[in-house]
Amino acid sequence: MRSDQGQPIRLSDYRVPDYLVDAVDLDIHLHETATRIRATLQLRPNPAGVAGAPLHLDGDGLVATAIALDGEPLPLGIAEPERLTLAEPPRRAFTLMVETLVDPSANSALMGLYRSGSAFCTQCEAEGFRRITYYLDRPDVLSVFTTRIEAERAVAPVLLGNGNPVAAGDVPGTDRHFAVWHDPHPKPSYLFAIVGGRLDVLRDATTTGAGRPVDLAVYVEPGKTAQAAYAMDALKRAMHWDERVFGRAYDLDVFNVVAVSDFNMGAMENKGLNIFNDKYVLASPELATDADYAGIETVIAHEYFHNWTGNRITCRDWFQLSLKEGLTVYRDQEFSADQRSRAVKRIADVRALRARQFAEDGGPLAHSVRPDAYSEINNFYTATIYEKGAEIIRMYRTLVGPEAFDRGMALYFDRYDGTAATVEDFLGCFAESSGRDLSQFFRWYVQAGTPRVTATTRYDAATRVLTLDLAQDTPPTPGQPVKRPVVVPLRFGLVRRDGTEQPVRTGAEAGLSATEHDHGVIELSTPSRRLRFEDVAPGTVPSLLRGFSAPVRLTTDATDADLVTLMTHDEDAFNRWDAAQTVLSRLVLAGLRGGPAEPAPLRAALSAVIETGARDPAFAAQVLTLPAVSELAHEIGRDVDPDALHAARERVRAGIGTMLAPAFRAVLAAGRNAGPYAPDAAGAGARAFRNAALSLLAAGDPENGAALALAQFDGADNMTDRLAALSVLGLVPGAAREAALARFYSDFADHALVVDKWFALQAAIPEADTPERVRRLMEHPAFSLAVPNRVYALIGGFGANPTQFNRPDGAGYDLVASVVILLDGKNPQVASRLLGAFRSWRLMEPGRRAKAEAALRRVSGQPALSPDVKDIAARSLG
Ligand code: 0A1
Ligand code: ZN
Repeated sequence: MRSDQGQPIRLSDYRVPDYLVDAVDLDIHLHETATRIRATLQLRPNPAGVAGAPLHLDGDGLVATAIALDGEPLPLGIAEPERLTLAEPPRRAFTLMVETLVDPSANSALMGLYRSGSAFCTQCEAEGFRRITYYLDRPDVLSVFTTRIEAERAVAPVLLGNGNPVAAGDVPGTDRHFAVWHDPHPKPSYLFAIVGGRLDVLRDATTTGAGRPVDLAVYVEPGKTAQAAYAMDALKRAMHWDERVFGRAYDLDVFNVVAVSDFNMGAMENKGLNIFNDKYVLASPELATDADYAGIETVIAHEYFHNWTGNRITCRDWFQLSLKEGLTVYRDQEFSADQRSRAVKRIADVRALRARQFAEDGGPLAHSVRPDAYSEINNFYTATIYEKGAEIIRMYRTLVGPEAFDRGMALYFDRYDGTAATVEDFLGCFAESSGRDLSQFFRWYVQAGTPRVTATTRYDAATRVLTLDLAQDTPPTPGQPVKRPVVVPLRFGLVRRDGTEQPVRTGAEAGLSATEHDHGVIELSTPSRRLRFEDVAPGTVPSLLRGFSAPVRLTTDATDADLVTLMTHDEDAFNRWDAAQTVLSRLVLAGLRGGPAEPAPLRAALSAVIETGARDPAFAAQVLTLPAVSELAHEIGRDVDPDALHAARERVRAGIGTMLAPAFRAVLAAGRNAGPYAPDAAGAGARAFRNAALSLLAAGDPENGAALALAQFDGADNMTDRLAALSVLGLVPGAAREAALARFYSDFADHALVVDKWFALQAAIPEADTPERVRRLMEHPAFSLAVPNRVYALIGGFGANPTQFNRPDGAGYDLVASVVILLDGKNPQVASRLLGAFRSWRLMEPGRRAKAEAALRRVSGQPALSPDVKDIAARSLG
């Protein structure tokens, strides 16, 4: 693999390229084992670079079969597998032709040109283009690409490239044909893509606001076009939304989406030719859950939105990855919020942020949103770059206000279109649009770790003054022992005991600036700050961090009664949910310490939530879902015993299930005559509510719960209800569960994405024989280490099983470590993502910690590890 193993690449070493590529012409002859690529590059010295510098083109395992400079052959010896060097290139524009030969069938890493089933496809981000041809494979080299693809017509009747189709036809006298694609928008090589194969297509069309007709197509495996309808619908909604909300229109005549079943990640935003893991394209009510539909909507939108945030404006270098990823996640979150319930979307996003990003930021893999060094860029497609990056964008808006935010975005699009930009460039647009100094805000990009904010209140009944003391600190992270205060925007309000909102009369009175008062946002930018609110009614509770206005851990001195006030009355739905989460997690942690964990004080508030569930079932479902064990573990922070924690959490769930059983039964009964399945927000919310009720009922009374779940499993007309029932059954050992699992498999064996669910569900069973079950399933004929979705389902699913991955005997750690070692030689990206399961090992009690460390050492001690796995292992141990 790559040669730069081990030596970290540093932001401070960034230099502009010494050469530029004005145009790239590719002529690709597809063949299963010997694909020939002829690349013709129009190069010239970069006036801003070093004059006369040698030209080094990147390669990764390449073999050159011909090289010519301005038509004159050059010796093949200048090309090594990892780079091609022209020691003294011309000091003027010149043409370099290089022919390479690659074997897509042998490409098990799924980077560069590879095969998925019988199709050919590519993945070039971050550094896959250099596995196809020698190139200046860096995002700040932008070029106009023309691609001719040729293949046997029977093998690949469909031939797709970036940009617009410009020619196609038969190769006379052969059984071959060709297609030529031209992309007029200069782009970096990581956005290059081609596809060839036997694919079916779902077509549609749209017109931009300016009147440009665009042909839309979703390509899928033969026979699956009906399953592409929702993706197509989501695509059209995303295109219209981006014009309406961000003023961004599409810029080519065609937009193609291709779904493949072998893909390392979710999807890829190649210009005009998005390639997807088919999990984010294919859906039908019988095969996909509501969560799958929501995922498709989000990922389709995400890749489409990249056309402006990523493609038209790209990243200067990979340290700026969050410039495109954080911003594009923010855009897809806003899109989904507009399509569904904004509050519920926010809750779901924050739940994911806390589970994944906070865990990352609080462990050995913590890194900043704009890292200053990396040894393997593939390991930086992380929750921090993506999700924390999106939170930073949201904070800009909270701090400068919606109008200045919109002006800043417009400025960014205008000023940087067609360039490779930095996060400083982006920040500059908002400093300019708002007239604010955002230099302290920049710390969010360069400082890792989740800031902790504490709020302490004191109420003086005599003067009716409520004093609010705020403090912040950020715990140390690897390589960053000392942290400085960040700007924390705290959207806030004051909630009276009777549920009304206490107005903050003037900002000055409380110690707020005029902007803070007008925006309803406290800006905590110092280590501590005191605010004084006058004429406050007794029992008033501050509601802080409304809408989760900053990615921080907030601790308040609110009593359980205060939290119940917020849970019942806060006008901010997010904080109503969050107050409930806090009470519930306090209950679990009290139970863990052996104290009483009775949910009785929550009876009224939870009953009210269930009652309003008729109106807002999706929200009710969120309230009724307790924080995950992994999230609670981070709250505890050290010496965690996940078995005890899981048991404590289950006791609270059982307590709620028993206490509110009649209400939950009523919810289930009311849902029986729900109409036919539709994947819309209303239908999904109703199902989520009923399934949350079923899950809690079953926690309280497993026998009855299993019977109800079995009935639902048998009678379901959609995958959401069927899988929810099977998950409930999954928690109740016995013959009924095994029979249901067997039936599920035989009913859906032909549907790979459903078989993935079947593997994942079994990997999640919190029982002692699960590692044995997983090993058995690895021998199942449907399991394959070559298919990323399968590996993520079974091994990734097991790595997320809190009690069994973290078994005291170390068998869980050993299992994942063994698979990582086995897989590393074939697909290092998937192997290194699996190793991410160890991200929280240091939280465990000493016994487990020792076992985890031993497993990590076994991995890191392997000879010939990929840079991907080596990097994660080293940082996890570091
Ligand atoms: N840019 C893509 C993510 C992506 C990154 C690397 C890949 O290589 C296997 C694939 C996809 C996105 O944000 O959707
Ligand atoms: Zn992205």
